[in-house]
Amino acid sequence: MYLHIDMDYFFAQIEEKRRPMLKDKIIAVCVFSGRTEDSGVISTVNYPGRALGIKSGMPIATAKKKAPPADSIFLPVDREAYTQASMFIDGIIRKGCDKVVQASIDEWHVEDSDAIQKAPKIKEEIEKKSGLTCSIGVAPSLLGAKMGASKCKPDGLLILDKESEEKLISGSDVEKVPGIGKKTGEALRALGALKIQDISKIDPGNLVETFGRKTGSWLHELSLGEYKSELGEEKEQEEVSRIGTLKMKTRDSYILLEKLSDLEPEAKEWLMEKKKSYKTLTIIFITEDLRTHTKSTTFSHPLPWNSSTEAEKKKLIEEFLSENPMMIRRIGIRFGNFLDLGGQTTLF
Ligand code: DCP
Ligand code: CA
Repeated sequence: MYLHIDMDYFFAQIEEKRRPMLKDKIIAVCVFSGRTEDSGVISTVNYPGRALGIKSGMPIATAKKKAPPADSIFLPVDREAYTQASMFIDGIIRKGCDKVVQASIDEWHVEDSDAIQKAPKIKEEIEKKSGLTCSIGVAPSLLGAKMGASKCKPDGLLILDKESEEKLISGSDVEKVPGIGKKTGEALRALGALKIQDISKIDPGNLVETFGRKTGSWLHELSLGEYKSELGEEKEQEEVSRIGTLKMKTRDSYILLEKLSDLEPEAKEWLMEKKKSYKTLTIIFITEDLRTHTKSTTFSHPLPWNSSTEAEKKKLIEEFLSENPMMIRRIGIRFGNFLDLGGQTTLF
């Protein structure tokens, strides 16, 4: 059996937990682009916000028109905090189950013969330890588990047997099935298939001709109730960062550099352990208005973990200070764009 674990309104739920008195208000997490006060998009929103039609990807200005100002709060994304929560939850899930693949920042796929017994325990454990709710689908296939989790959102648990899984999938509108994008959905509708079960009436040859061999045969099998599951490969971590809060808000580059020197060894320890060299160095600035800004350099050659970054850090800080007049409240360092060093300890 498979489990699909998906955190509920993840970024917004974390913000809500930090400010319990806002629980019934609209909490929208925003990716501010900085061009004008309200330019950027909504990252996610809690359920009171969704009830008013606010959703991920919507321009912030559009969302603000839908939300009464007295009842709503628009916060900037705090990616570091969400990554930390994600890593914490990852630990809880891995402690309870063997075959686990993290599918995104807030989704996990698990294969476990004891899934039915474990699912409620994992759900309870996540809520008890992180204070956050999730939704879990359990089914004979991963697709069934995923659709089960969506169906029981928020704070739900849905266990499907073979029969109820097939009923859920075959009765679903085509574009509601993960893996069927907007374009494929429209093409299927044009062929007369509104629900998954309708696809079985289309000639398999016609499906392959329209969608290609891979998608065509997948759609045909889907309509017959054959759901293949693969947990897939774990995605490799693509960057490592450390971020810290300054004792006082500042614009003093000496203090900023000093703080970075405290943070850098931890990130570099990870690089050393994983035998990675990096090509991109990023400095993260969180200004007094809590917005996150970054400045990066990409080197033409990968650098080993123990190379000095002093000159680049200084340059990036100065660049930022010259462009932004605000006081800085938190600062961080990020290494990315990795290259495996394998057994080598140094590249040069
Ligand atoms: N996200 C984003 N931009 C998007 C979609 C998502 O920044 N267009 C971020 C914010 C979400 C997180 O990713 O909190 C996880 O995405 P989900 O699609 O799982 O959405 P939520 O967890 O917010 O809501 P749900 O309860 O529907 O899963
Ligand atoms: Ca989610």
